[in-house]
Amino acid sequence: MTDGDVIAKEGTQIFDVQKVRQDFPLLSRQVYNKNLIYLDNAATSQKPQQVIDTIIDYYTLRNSNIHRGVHALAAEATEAYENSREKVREFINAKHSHEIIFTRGTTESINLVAYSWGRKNIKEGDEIIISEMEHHSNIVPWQMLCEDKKAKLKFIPFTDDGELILEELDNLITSKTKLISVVHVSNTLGTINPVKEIIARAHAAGVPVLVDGAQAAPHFAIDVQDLDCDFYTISGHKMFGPTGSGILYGKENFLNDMPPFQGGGEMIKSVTMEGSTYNELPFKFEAGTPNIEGGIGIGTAIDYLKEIGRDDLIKYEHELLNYATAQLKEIKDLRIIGEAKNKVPVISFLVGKIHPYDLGTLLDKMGIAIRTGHHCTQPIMDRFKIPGTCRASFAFYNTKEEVDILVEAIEKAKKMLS
Ligand code: C6P
Repeated sequence: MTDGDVIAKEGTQIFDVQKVRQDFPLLSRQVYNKNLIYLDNAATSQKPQQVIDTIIDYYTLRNSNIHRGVHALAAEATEAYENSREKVREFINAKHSHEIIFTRGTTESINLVAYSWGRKNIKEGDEIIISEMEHHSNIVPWQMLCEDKKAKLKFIPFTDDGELILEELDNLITSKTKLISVVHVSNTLGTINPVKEIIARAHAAGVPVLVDGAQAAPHFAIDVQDLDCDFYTISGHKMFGPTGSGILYGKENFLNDMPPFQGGGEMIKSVTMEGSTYNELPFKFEAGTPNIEGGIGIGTAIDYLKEIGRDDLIKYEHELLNYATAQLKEIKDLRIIGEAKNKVPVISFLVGKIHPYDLGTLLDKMGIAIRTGHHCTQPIMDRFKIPGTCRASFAFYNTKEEVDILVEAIEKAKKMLS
C-alpha cells in the first residue's frame, strides 16, 4: 500500500502526515544506514521543532528561577511557566488552573497522591481497587501504602481480549473501599478503558477515582470535568513535550484537604524555628525549583497539538491502527496480545516461539525501533503466561508505509530466527 496518509473529508485534505513529519527533526535520521522507523512512542514520543525551540529559547533568553525574583528575567520565566499551567488547564478542561500541579511525570503524580492523600485517608482494613492491567507506577505506590497502613489492594480483572470486566467492579467495591485508581489507556494492550463509567459507579458508592492518563493524553482529548475524575495524571514526554514534565490534576477540594508531599522552598507561607505554614494551591505541592523548561515546554506541546487539529489526528491514528492490525495479522503465527474493541494505536504481539528480545534486536538492525519485554506491566504478562511481548506503538507521524516495512522486516527476521 502506498501512503494514503492524507485522509480526505469531502475532497479536502485534513491531515497531511508528510507535512507533520517535517516538524520532528529526529524522524529524518538514520540508524545503521537505514531510515529510522520509530515505533516506541508509548515509551516516549519525539518532539516537534516548536518544543525544542521553546527549550532553546528559555535557556538562551529567559533562564531564571521562577516565583521568587523581582528582576525582568524572573518575571518572564514565571509568566511563561504560569501561562503554560493555564494551557494545561484548558487542555484537560479543569475548572481552575490551581488544580494543575506540575510534576516530573505520571510516576511522581501517583506517588504524590499515594503519599499525601493516601497517608491521610487510608487506615488499617481499608481497601484500594486498581486493575490487573496497571503500569507498575499505578501498582507499587499503592502496595507501599497498603503495606504501611495494613490496608488491602484489590484488582479488577480483564478478559482475554484485554477489556476490564466491569461486572466484577460492583463485587469489588465494599464499604471499606477508599479509592479506585485505574489506567485510562493500557500501555501494553492499547485498551481504552471506560473510565467515565467506572467513575460513575465509584462515585455512586462514595469512592474517589484517580485516572492514570499517561497513554491517553497523547491520543485523544481529555475532559476532567466531563469524566468527573478526582485525580488525573499525565506525562509530558509522552505527549510531545519535554522529559521530566508531568501533570497531576486534582479537584480543588481534594488538593486543599491534602498535606504537602515534599517540604522545602516555595511550598511554604512562613517558616519559624517552631514550625511552618503552607502555601496555597498549586504551590503547596511544588517544593523546590521545578523543571522550568519542562513546564513551559508542555505548554508548547499543547499549542502544537491544537494547531495540527486533534480531531483529524484521532481519525488518522484510528486508520493507522486498523491498517497495522490487519497487516500484522497476515503474518503466520503472529499473535496480538490485546484485541479490545476500543484501542489506541499500540500493538503488542508475539511471533511463534521467537523471544521478543531476539525479534526486537533484529528489527533494530533494520532501523525499526520497537519495545520488547514486560513494559512495566508484569501482572499482564502473568495473566497471559508469557515472558513479554514485542510492542509497536504509533504516533500521528507514523505512516502506513512504515507499517509495510515493519511487516516485511518481521517476515525476514522470522526466517533468520527459525
Ligand atoms: N510507560 C512505556 O514504555 P512516567 O515514566 O512517569 O512518565 O510514566 C509511567 C507510566 C505510567 N502509566 C502508564 C500507563 C505508562 O505507560 C507509564 C510509562 C512507558 O510503556 C515506560 S515503562
